[in-house]
Amino acid sequence: MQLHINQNRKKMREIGVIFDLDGVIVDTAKYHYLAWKKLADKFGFEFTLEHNELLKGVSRKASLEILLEIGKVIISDAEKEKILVEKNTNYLALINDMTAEEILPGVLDLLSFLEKNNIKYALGSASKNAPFILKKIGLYNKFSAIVDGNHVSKAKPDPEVFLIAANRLQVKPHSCIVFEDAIAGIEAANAADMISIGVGDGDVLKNANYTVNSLTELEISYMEKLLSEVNNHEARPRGIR
Ligand code: B16
Ligand code: MG
Repeated sequence: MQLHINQNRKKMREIGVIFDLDGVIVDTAKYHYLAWKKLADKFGFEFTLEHNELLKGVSRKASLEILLEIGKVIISDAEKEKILVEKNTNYLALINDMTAEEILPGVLDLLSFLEKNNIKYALGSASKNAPFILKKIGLYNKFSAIVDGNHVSKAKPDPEVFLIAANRLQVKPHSCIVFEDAIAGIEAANAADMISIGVGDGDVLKNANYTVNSLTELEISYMEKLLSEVNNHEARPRGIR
């Protein structure tokens, strides 16, 4: 994606792009899995990769509830708090050695395409570890705004995280494109009246406006089409979701 887009950008309205982190920029699902599995092992039940799919895009607290439900484990709120800290300690140890090599294919090309075309981009992630991860992979200073699990009161599928990101970019929600790998994230983007691009299995992310298997599929012609679609995307009348 070396070229600038052909259209006269002056005729286009301000567009913003919002990226989910885990599953779009980097694949941290494998580390989350290992950290949760360590806890499941301790409780004495099996936690499979299939189970792990249920936790993608879900907040840490909600993930614990799902895990306990899988294992049919009942514990007190105080124990839950301790376990959440333990899980995060396990997870931080696993991601401590992450480097730029773990950035997923197509990400850097897409970021440089956006920069060349003066399109601002933000992060919109459920992860409270997002700043730490972005620093590890050397992308922390690239984003115009970073909105993560520390900034929201309502988790995806609520649109809050993406609406805050659009606000920080000073771009209208209906002029934003969201790249997401999780069902809850696609629902959040749709609820925010943004154009949703599912990254992953189209059958799973069937509510996305578009899907790609990987960001490497975003050729220049694809991006041109996408930007023109956003340019023509009218705001949804108020009150309609
Ligand atoms: P943390 P995303 C999400 O990040 C992950 O997909 C999800 O598996 C994780 O439970 C959640 O962040 C919270 O992460 O424990 O680091 O706060 O996909 O929204 O970027
Ligand atoms: Mg994700």
